[in-house]
Amino acid sequence: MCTTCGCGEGETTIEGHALHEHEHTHADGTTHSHPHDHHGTHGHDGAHDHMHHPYHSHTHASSRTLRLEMDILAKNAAYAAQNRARFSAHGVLALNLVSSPGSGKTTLLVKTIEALKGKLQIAVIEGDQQTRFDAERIRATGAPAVQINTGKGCHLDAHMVGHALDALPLEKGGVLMIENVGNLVCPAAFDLGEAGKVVILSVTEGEDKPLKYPDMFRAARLMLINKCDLLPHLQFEVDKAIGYARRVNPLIEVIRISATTGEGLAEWLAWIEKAVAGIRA
Ligand SMILES: Nc1nc2c(ncn2[C@@H]2O[C@H](COP(=O)(O)OP(=O)(O)OP(=O)(O)O)[C@@H](O)[C@H]2O)c(=O)[nH]1
Ligand SMILES: [Zn+2]
Ligand SMILES: [Zn+2]
Repeated sequence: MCTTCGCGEGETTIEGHALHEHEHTHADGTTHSHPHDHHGTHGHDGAHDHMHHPYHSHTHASSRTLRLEMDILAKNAAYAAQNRARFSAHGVLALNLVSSPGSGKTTLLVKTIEALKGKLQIAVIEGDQQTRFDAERIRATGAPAVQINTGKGCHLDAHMVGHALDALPLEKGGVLMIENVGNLVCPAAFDLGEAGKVVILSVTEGEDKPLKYPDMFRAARLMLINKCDLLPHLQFEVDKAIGYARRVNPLIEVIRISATTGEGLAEWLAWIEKAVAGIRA
């Protein structure tokens, strides 16, 4: 996973602000920034020393990598537990949307928010390496959204999500949708405190993806097969894709959709409402 690919610690911004900095612009136009204290329920236990590990030349690379991964995932698990407690205290269903780039996550979110307007509050955390485009697309629907930019980072982690939550209104009985960075590998390893991961596989990507990237399909509770409107033009065999996904995760649920035509949307909305009812019960 990404501890070995050098993905960027210290580059994350939330709505353009560094994770542990607040920028202030004074009346005279000067801007400066300084570290901020943590607030809200997002606490940190002890020192804030994520991923600053000394390198020892005598350590074998493989064992060092393994230790780093375990360290990072253990820290992530602690933050994920905080997020989970927060969702539970607020009675909020949190879903983590994962996929390769361009599978249709943002399009689907926009359609979902519009369809559930007045019925269910949906707040969104948008993850991308760069740009605030997706959060802007969500806000255009009237739903609250916070953009996390990960810079070189290839996944969201629970710490970033905890900070983004500070800037987001969560309504009891509502839904938090977390759109992860488009990447079928690293987001699989990071628990964000969500109730479930939803993997979106679009039919233009080929039906072999569940076997090529099994961790993601193993981690997911639901697979949405998107862009089904394009099936007449492609070689994609839906049953084959479902078979491959069930080979790595026999329990995975599957819904065929088209975010653009609305095919299958009712089934997806019903799935969300059932999951919300499960949280409320
Ligand atoms: N034909 C078709 N196109 C779709 C469908 N859903 C999304 N698209 C198109 O696919 C492209 C990518 O959609 P996005 O919603 O931006 O995908 P995304 O997963 O949010 O992309 P990233 O955030 O970059 O990972 C856009 O041009 C969409 O219009 C669909 O169901 N059918
Ligand atoms: Zn998107
Ligand atoms: Zn922090």
